[in-house]
Order: sequence, then structure tokens, then C-alpha cells
Amino acid sequence: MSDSYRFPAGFLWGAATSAYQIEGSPTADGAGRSIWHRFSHTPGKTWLDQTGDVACDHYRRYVQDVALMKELGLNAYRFSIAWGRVYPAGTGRVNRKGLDFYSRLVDELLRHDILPNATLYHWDLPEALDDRGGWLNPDIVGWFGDYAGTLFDTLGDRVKLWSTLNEPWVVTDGGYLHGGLAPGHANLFEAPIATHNLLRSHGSAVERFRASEAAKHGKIGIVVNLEPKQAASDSPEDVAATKRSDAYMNRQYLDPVFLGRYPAEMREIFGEAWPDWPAADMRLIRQPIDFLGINYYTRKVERFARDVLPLRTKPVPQPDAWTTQTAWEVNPAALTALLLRVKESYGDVPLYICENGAAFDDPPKAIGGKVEDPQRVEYFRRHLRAAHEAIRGGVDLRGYFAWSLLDNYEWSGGYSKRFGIVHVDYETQRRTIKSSGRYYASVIASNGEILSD
Ligand code: IFM
Repeated sequence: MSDSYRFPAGFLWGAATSAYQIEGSPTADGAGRSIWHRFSHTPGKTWLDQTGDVACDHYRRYVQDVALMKELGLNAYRFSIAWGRVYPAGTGRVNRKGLDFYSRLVDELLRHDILPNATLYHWDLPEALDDRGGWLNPDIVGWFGDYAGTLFDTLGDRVKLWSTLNEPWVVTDGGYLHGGLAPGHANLFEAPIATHNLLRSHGSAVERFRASEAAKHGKIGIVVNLEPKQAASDSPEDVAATKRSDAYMNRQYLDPVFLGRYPAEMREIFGEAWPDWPAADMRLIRQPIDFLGINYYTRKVERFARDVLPLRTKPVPQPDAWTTQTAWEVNPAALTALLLRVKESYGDVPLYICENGAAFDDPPKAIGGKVEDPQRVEYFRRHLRAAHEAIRGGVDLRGYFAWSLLDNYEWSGGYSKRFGIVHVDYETQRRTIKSSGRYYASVIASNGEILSD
């Protein structure tokens, strides 16, 4: 291949969002409340106690938002489905109106030649299921399977890419081990159980997919957030700490899905809280998948830290690094290395970068119809070049989804962090394409060629 940054034919150029972060109207049309509704309405849990009650009002403005996607030239859009809109109590009765919303959204995308990429679970568990133990209850595998089956039957003729879960690591780390995210538990013994039930649910949904008509029209995978870990020194303590950190964040999900086993380090980290799992569970989890979705934001340099439990490691900030508003080091080279590593360790599965992006201190308001965000422009330029480098290295990368289409509700961070390529004025709900959005549009229009400028 030449030095050109042209991407392969058929490459998907997309942007991503998730239901609770953009939709608003969380209980409209008979929807059941989610754990994020409860969490964000509990004082002290989120920045300025902000909630997703209104967010970007996408539930009512989706037509306008799809038009924006078209204006940007996107040929794919990644969104998530709110389980509680479809099953208000998580299981049992289906809410037709909730299902219809996603059906209309998918039709609107197709009308604009934008490929729908749907995620079944992006953190907004129905509150009613949490009351029954949520991800700690082994029955959730059946509940999730039924929910997935309903979606496959309803949207399966039109959705081309399905993901079972988004970032299961965050669900357990934030939701069950440290408690900073819904449902807000901090319990060493719960985290492994939540992880395992998430992965069993993934396996069960993939099985349902294969048995459904949807498999004739689309592909299925899982989306994990991966973070390369590098040891701060050659000392055996730092090297071992880095291995634990890598096992916890990366291999805890990749190994079971692709190899049918958890990394040995899980026992080292969790001690007696890490159970022996039945072989049948591991077979269920290791379903062949059609693609892997990777969310990449940063890498970490790790150092042994005896008192930081349970991992006994902590990241070392890099003094001269360029960092985002969320204090994440910008490191595009680590993205290339990560994609190559996944190929080397887990085989030639097709990959999609399902999220990549950054929060910067953007101007809060559009001025003269413009929002200048030069740091984000540079961020995308460098990461897209890095992605292309991986393709040159033989990685079967099929698409890239910028996080995020819109500024949105950043979970416990409320509206304090703007990740969008489109600015949202939360007072008026006016959308303004940022300079990063315009830049991304020109990358798309040239299928990558202008990345060499
Ligand atoms: O906003 C989140 C998203 O929901 C999951 N991936 C990381 C993003 C930025 O923090």
C-alpha cells in the first residue's frame, strides 16, 4: 500500500451515542424507569445532581438528528436501545410504543442510507430488574435473552450490526466494585458475579440471534473498552502489577469471549471472591461472534501500589502528556498497537472502533453559528491516522464511530463534559456542528485521503 490514508472500500464512517445519554423523556410512552434514572435522582450521585430527564431531547428530535448525520456524511450510526422502553418491568409485557420509537429511528436512518448499528445494553438496566438483583441474579440471562429476542424479531430485518453489551468492564467496575456509577454498589464479592452474568447474557443473546431471522440480515458482536497498560519500570512488582491491570480491564472480557476462560490473574486480584465457574458457562460465553467492537480512549502506565485494593496497582500520570478534560492521556500510537495486539492474540476477527473521542473545554455557546474545537480536530486526525496504520499492518478494521455525535449526559459527570462533534445548547436544544464535525465530514468525503494534509 502507498502512503495514502485512503480507507478500504465499504469502510463505515459513523458516530455513536447511547440512549440514556441523549434521549431524554425517560418515562415517556409507558417506559419503565432505569437504574440511571434512580441513581441520577439520588442527591449527591452526579455532578450538580444532573439527570438524563431532558438530555438532548433526542427522543423527540431524532428526525432532525438523523438529518444532521446525513449532513456530516455518516454512513453508519451507533445507538443503544433502552431496555425499559421495550420491557417496562424488564421482562413480561412488551411496550409497543417503546419498540416503535426504535423502529421509526431505524427507518429514518435507512431512508438516509445510514447503516443502523444497535447496542442492546448501554448501562440503563430497568429499575424493576435491579430490584430483583439486577446483574447479580443468574436469572438475568433469561431476561436479557428474551429482551434481545424481541429486538431481533422486530428490527432484525433492518439492523445490520448488533452489539450485546457496551463496556461490561465499566458496568462492573463502576456499578458493583467502586460504586461511582449505577447501581452504586461497592462490593468485592459482587463484581465477579456481575461480570460473569453479563458475559453469560452476552452468550445467550448471541445464541438467540443465530436462531433468529435477524442472523440472515445482520451480524452480532460485543463492545469492550480496552486500555493498553504499560509498566512504569522493569521491576518485577511493576511488571506483575501491569499484568493484573491488563487482565482486569482487558483480558477479563476478551479471554472468556474468544478463549473460553478467564485470565489466571483474576484469582490473584479477587482472592476468595473469585469463584470457580462451571465449564458449561464458559462454553456459553465463548460463542463465535462476527465482530469485536473496541472503544479506545487512552492507555495507562502502571506502578505497583500495595494499598490500592484489590488490584495493588495505580496509574502514573505522564508529565509531558497531552491530556483531555477527563485527564486521559492522548496516545494514538497505543491505538495502533492495541489493534495489532487483538489480532495477534485473538485471531482475525473483524474489528470496529465503536467509540473514540475526547472531552475538551469547548466554548459553552456557539458564536456566530460556529463552535471552534481545534484540539478535537487534532485528536481525530491523529487517531484516524493511527487506525489506518493498523489497517496497513493487516488488521481487518471495518469501521470507526466517533464518540460522540452530540454533546451529552456524561453519567456521573452530568453535562460537565462535552464529547460531541456537534455542540448542543442545553437551554435551547440548538445543534451546531463543531469544527471537529466539519473536519470529520471532510475526512469521510475523501474516504480518509485528507488525513495526509
Ligand atoms: O460517555 C461514555 C460512554 O457512555 C461509554 N464510553 C465512554 C464514554 C466517555 O466517557
